[in-house]
Amino acid sequence: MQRFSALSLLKAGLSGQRGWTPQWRTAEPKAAYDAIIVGGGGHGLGTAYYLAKEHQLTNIAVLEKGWIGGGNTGRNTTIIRSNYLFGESAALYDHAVKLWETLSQTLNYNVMFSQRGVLMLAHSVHDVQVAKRHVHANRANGVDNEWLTPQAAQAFCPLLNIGDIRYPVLGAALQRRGGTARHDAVAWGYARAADALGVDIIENCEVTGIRRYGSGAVQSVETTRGLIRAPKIGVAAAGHTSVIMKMAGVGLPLESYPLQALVSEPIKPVFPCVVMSNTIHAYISQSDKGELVIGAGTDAYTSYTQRGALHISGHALEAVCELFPMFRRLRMLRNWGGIVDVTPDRSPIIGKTPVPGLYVNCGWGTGGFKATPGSAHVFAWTIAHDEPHPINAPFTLERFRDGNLIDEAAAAAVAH
Ligand code: FAD
Ligand code: PYC
Repeated sequence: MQRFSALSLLKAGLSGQRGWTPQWRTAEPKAAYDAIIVGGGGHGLGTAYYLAKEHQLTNIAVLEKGWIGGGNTGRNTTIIRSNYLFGESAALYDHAVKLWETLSQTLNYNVMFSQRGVLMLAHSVHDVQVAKRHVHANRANGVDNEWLTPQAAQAFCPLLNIGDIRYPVLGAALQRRGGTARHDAVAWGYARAADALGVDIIENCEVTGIRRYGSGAVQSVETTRGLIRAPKIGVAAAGHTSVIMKMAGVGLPLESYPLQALVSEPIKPVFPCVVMSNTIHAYISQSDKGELVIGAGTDAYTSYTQRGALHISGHALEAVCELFPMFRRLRMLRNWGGIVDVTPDRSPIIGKTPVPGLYVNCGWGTGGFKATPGSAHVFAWTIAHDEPHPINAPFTLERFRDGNLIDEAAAAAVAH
């Protein structure tokens, strides 16, 4: 591990970091690999890492049309929790939380995982019933979650206004093992570790077509940097997954929407946890830089525009200011959007496809960051074994045909 003194850091900064070792190689695409992963977000990079680390598949490439982490991985609000309703989801998301707990050590890269607790507010009798149902279901599945009175919620998050307001706080569900992590570090940590195992990370390489043999199996990908052959292709491209899968003739039950977030000017540490409200479509935490990280609901209309509608963030900010009156005087610094891929049951699709050799990991909608290590881990297993890992076995594409839906709309937590 490289160590730096304050002086050496200053010198490096002033000299444009000349002489620093890049964290991963600038790889040139080879003509063929044993496997290709399309999408250099956390899920794609993590998949490549676990393929190399746990399945000894090292002749692989991650193809990214832009820069790694430039998609939703680098645009999300980093909330991590595993308080979903159904047993299938509890297994998947809690597998991820367990991997988060040691990820910095696994990758030797500080992903700044912070289990500061995620508080989900209830504002109506219906909210209370739904939240309590989640608490009971989570505990039955071995996932921590507890019900707090309004006073206990305020004790946990002292800035919370539980007075007589438009959105009264009637209680909250608290998952103490939930929290946040640093999104860029997750992409960079997986990239560096995968590269060290021999994985080629190829940025500025857009997949524009997928070729198949007469048998139907995948043969190669057409890219802006030439044709690349591989007998296994895994797609983890979030909001653009349906576009890529269409290149192989596979239709997916996905709709892509913009989801936006925004940050305030930085302030001293005042906000100790994560607070979310499904009903008012807003959630908030404070980053280690001091900015308040605030998110809103998805736009109402499908689109590939990486910005959200103004009235949506306006609504979220009004609600945040009512719940936390002291934030009224804060200035917002910037906002942005990402394109999220939403399935009819708000659960992901992870597994094989009707095309031999083609695998897909998508449908994470507004909530896939939290799943990154768990999703990547089981997706790598699926690609290596050509069959699903027991944890992702229920998350098939076929469930939409067979009716075995895993309806997590109420746990998804962000309106969509
Ligand atoms: P991405 O990080 O989007 O990676 C996919 C990559 O594929 C992109 O880099 C893209 O450039 C690349 N790509 C696309 N097409 C091609 C092509 N043709 N060729 C090559 N590459 C291609 N989740 C949470 O759990 N907690 C949160 O708090 C949270 N907040 C969010 C807030 C916002 C504003 C947004 C937008 C999302 C949020 N999410 C959250 C969701 C989460 O960000 C995503 O589910 C997750 O990051 C998806 O990761 P990924 O690796 O699958 O996708
Ligand atoms: O899935 O927890 C979540 C989430 C929070 C904000 C956006 N998604």
